[in-house]
Amino acid sequence: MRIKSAVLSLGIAALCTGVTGTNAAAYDDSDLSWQSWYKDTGNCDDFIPEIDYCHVILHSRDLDGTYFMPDAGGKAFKLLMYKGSKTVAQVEFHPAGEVLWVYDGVNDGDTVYVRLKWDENNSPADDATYWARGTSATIDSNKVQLDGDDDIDEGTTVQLRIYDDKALTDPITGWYYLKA
Ligand SMILES: [Ca+2]
Ligand SMILES: [Ca+2]
Ligand SMILES: [Ca+2]
Ligand SMILES: [Ca+2]
Repeated sequence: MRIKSAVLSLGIAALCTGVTGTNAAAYDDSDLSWQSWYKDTGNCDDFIPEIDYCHVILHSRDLDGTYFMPDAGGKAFKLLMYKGSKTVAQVEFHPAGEVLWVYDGVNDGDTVYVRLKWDENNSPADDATYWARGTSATIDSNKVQLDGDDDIDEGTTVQLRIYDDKALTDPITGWYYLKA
């Protein structure tokens, strides 16, 4: 039984690789739906002192639970993206420390790309794209410390948009506006 399962898994992996190579791994946007949440991390109306969490957002379709730390002036964000009964992606922006989490929840040969833009101190706008690198694991994740050791300045507006392709030609969502 164990061997049979292993063979089946390999077969699925090979099939996904083939799909990736032939159709450019694009979602049909009409198949996707999503839900999003904002939280003011300077106003901890559901603060849990025992664990120092400002807001907890849990949903039955989570790939992972979401716990935001307090951060004055911050505007946190969470998004779940679905294709049918599957959660294909989860995205979180944590103002405390300026951290982005991107999850891929399905081994479908496809993924989504999260573009962030911000502009500090009249410098040219920072503009970067992040995604969860796919592996054979069902849930892949990528935790990104934004702007290296420097962090994004407190109170800076961060724009976030989700695309189907790394080249950013096929947006799925509109822009969301967050605060670092
Ligand atoms: Ca912050
Ligand atoms: Ca995927
Ligand atoms: Ca995977
Ligand atoms: Ca894609």
